[in-house]
Amino acid sequence: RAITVLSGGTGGARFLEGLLAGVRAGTLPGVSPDAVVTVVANTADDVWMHGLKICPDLDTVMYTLGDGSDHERGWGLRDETWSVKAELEAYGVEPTWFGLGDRDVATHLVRTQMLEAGYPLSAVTQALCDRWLAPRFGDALRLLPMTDDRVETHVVIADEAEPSGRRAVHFQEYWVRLHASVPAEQVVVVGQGDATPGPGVLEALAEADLVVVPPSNPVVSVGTILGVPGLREALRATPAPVVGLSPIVGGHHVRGMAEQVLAAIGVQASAEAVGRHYGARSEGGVLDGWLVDTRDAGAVPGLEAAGLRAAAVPLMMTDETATAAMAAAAIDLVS
Ligand code: GDP
Ligand code: FO1
Ligand code: CA
Repeated sequence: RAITVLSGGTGGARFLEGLLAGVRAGTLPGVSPDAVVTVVANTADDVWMHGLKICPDLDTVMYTLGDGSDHERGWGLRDETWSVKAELEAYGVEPTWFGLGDRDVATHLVRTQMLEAGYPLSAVTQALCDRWLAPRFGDALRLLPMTDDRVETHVVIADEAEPSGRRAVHFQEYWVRLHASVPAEQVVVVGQGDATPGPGVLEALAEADLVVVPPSNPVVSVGTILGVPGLREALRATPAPVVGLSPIVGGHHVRGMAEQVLAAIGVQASAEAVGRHYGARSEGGVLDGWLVDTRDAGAVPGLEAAGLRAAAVPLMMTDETATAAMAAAAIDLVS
């Protein structure tokens, strides 16, 4: 079986940990332990900082599945030190609000050098994954950037100092410096329309036996993947069933800033609204099934009326076993 998963950073990575555990344990219905999982990851969080190309979602997936991540921090590497960050601050170099760990800097140095040598992001990612993923997964797990082209999410916020009363900040500034504490008036994905799907991405969707939209941020993780020209069409065209899991539980995101960016695109922060935002393939959307948390069981009839198969199951990724059960329920829903 070939399973393709669209992913942002932390939420997608947590889901993948459980999915891969379920594959290995042979506990997923109809999925053999030698199933291959392909991750198509969001790259619109990417940012150039201090002359380095930083790819938060690719690195979060890579470090997490490579068992190098710092679980309580939620991003970056374990056993991290911050000497480079401190030295940059001593020089008064901005931004000082972005946490660059010393070990993490090595990843960005390798990536930046390879990009400057002419390698596309997909080749760079493959090289980094040769260290982090190959020893553990061999070729049973592939991590593909959604595109090799530069795409960057920016957020428009109010700014009375500006004549227009608004200004755009990079998504990293909105989240890391501002903690999404001000409303996101608009989400602008620079380069979205000019991007082409990365190598292997369209094939991963067309040749999958199952496509999963994990409980990632519907706007700045999944939305930016679907926004790559050709990807939405590929999702609608694949013979594989497409099933999603809600990142909104009981009317709120579990962590992060999904509520803020959903408001920016006029979608209510509810399991039902997000499911309907993705839409049923039979109605022009991208999903066949949508899993909501037990707290949102009331959403099931409305989702079914919208052409979606829907079910309410425990949807908190408290550990790999719970997450693997979510993956099994998702597969059951569309099998
Ligand atoms: P990011 O790139 O680091 O923001 O990570 P993702 O976009 O992949 O996932 C972020 C989303 O994961 C947020 O909107 C959270 O609401 C969601 N999330 C995190 N933990 C859980 C969980 O345990 N269950 C569910 N259903 N969603 C979760
Ligand atoms: N997130 C933070 O909340 N604070 C940070 O200082 C921070 C630094 C950072 C450095 C490299 C990297 O790959 C990710 C980093 N993140 C940080 C996480 C990142 O902002 C988020 O994971 C995603 O971009 C949000 O979806
Ligand atoms: Ca992200």
